Amino acid sequence: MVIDRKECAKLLRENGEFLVLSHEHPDGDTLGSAFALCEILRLMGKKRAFLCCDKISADFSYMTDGFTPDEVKNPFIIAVDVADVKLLGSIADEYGKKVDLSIDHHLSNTYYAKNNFVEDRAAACEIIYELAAELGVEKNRYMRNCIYTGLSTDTGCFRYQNVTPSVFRVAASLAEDGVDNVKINKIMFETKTKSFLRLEMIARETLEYYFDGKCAVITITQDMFRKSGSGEDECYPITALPRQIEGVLVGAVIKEQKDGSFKVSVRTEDGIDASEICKRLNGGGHKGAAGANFGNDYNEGKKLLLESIKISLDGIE
Ligand SMILES: [Mn+2]
Repeated sequence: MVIDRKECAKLLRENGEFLVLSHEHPDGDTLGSAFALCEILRLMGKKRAFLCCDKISADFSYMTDGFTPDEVKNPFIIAVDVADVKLLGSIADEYGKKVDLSIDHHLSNTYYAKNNFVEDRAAACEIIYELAAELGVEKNRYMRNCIYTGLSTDTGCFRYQNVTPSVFRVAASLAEDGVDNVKINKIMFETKTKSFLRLEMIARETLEYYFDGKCAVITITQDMFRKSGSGEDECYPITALPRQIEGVLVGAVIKEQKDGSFKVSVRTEDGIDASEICKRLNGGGHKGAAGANFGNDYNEGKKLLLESIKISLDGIE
């Protein structure tokens, strides 16, 4: 069922125990949304717990450290920033069919939950911000920091094409009430761990150009993770790297997963739809950022990816 903000607020008021789920390889938005929502629920006097199949990067400790989960027995299950059941990762089998409510900003959302509250916003955190207002819950600094985290990370620190006037209004309101934006920006956008830097240096070596330099592809293998000491949880910024190159309209980062399969993250310039490129590979996402899974055959997957990218590049010529 598709629901709106008011109906979503009603579900939160009606229930007493909640389990909030984030997507695999959790980023700032799924975590910011989850912990902000947990804080809203706590302030409403509800019990709440959190679950994600993957390890959370230490970068996010300012959100996770202060969080003590409640014991929940038969919780109302909410997935935040999760467009598809598959994205729950290794807990998908156990929880996929049990999600009572999905709160999401991906238009590619597959409406897998019993109740689906999906809005086309820059970040899921933008939706959570408005939900707090709808519920009449006053935002404290911790919650503002969580919301700011999702808002800033999903917009590349307010630089991507998904930035709307509403994004600035939400950010301005957070700043008015007090938010640790300088500290969060420093952690999210200006600090690299030594292991990440080693990974970035190795990954840069794999850079390939296609279609007269309009497309750039980087590949990260499990071996590179081992050699650098880095991990999946901190390699996210590399996805933005190919598109930073002059003349590149489509940037792709292919990542080998622990099970030997491959995943691709696609980032595009204005005018090229990344979700279209990924849809042809059975993936999805947003206009500027999307992803898809390959099988275990790197060469075959890459061939299909390049074919799909070519269709989109041809479309603009
Ligand atoms: Mn998001």
